[in-house]
Amino acid sequence: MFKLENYPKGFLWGASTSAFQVEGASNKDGKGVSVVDLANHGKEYCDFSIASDFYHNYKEDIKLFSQLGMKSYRFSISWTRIYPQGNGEINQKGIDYYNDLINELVKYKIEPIVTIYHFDLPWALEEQGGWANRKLMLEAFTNYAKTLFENFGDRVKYWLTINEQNILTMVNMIGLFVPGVKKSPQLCYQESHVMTLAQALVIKMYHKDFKNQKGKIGPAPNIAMAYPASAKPEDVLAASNANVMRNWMYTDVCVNGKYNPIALSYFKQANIDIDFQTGDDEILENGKPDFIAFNYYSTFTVKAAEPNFEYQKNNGLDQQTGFDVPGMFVSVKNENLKANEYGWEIDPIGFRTTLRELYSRYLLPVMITENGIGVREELNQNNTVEDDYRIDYYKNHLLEMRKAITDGVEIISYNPWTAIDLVSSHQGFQKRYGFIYVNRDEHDLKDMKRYCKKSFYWYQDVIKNNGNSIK
Ligand code: BGP
Repeated sequence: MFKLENYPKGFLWGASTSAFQVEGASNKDGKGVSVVDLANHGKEYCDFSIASDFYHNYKEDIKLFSQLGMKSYRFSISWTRIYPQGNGEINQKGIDYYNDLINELVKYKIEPIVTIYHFDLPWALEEQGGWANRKLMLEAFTNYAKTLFENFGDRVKYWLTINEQNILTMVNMIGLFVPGVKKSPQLCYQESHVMTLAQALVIKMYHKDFKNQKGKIGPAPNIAMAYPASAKPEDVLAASNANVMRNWMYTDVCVNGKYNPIALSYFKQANIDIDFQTGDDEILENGKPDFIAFNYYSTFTVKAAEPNFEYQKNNGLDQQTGFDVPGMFVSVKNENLKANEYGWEIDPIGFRTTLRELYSRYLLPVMITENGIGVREELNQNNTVEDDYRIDYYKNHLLEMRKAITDGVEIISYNPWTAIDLVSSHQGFQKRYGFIYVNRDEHDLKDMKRYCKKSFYWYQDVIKNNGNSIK
């Protein structure tokens, strides 16, 4: 018999968004251009310029969040609203906007969980080399983060440094974010090293200079356990490689201040020459997180790879459908799992496994900053969406999360993706994730009105019962 433990009192039930996917107003009130503003996803999908127009509707939307019962709201700050050029001149209107937004959350007793950087790098920085320009980026990122701590740190107690550093590293190799730019593994891993340093510097600064704010700070990677395609020792080894390359390479160095040795050996074998400089060890040693936040959509399954280090194409892949590292592992379909219409496998038990592995590895509290299912949806005659599939998805994941709590995993907060419909990072507005429907189509803006889906009322009830109705 497995007796389920209850969720702790004060558990933060929330929901999630990111600035560029929800706000719109992409050139309003002094905002500068970011790499995602220039992303070209073709005619089929909308761009990010209007999104859900949260920028103008945040008061009404936060009121709905409060009706949903949200105890936390995980969102990101748009770097180019604060610093249009990434550094230098500050945009007061950007500061005012986020001050108002945070005050609105405080009014409804919703805990702000703030991502400092969620994919939308200022274009002005990218033009100067972006994350490959170490000096520029270490300075710009710490300066930007400092501005956020100074202006919002009295009310924000949970900070997330970088959203999905690991995915960013992978999708840049595939060429998804910066228009027309497909970066080499050498460049992507070098950029990732600079992000790791920037993150450590920001964590150190927060702990040292903003101690009196009594907040916490951590990374927000996308963590997914790798399964071996079979019990063949070669496949088990491939899964071990995959877990390093997708997960531990990023979290080990963040938590332990030292790179995973298997990752270092891969760099050597693959002729990837990371520019480790004197003093890097000390930076990494001194900027360790208080918790680990992570996004979870699915596990992934791999088999042994041919011993060939030439980088493959990875065309058509995205952050969940697979990722190969030549010589290390090759992604395969898991025949035991169903997938959503976009090919993302659905694995609630894998969620429990991932929580257990992550917690046992570092013994740091964890926070879930994304989890959800993207679906094409339309309003029905009753002006709602009967999204039973989403309810099922969450029900199954929440049951496994409760089992993980019973296993002893310390979880602070759960923030499904997303609070409200927004623009998908790859498939425009037609791939919806929200509890709240936004009445617009890919290119027809309609009236942008908000409607609660069936899952809204279901999640409202879950929160009322502190999750303990799921058994
Ligand atoms: C994560 C990102 C989010 C969001 C989500 C869903 O990787 O952090 O920004 O986009 O995936 O992805 P998509 O929108 O491509 O379905």
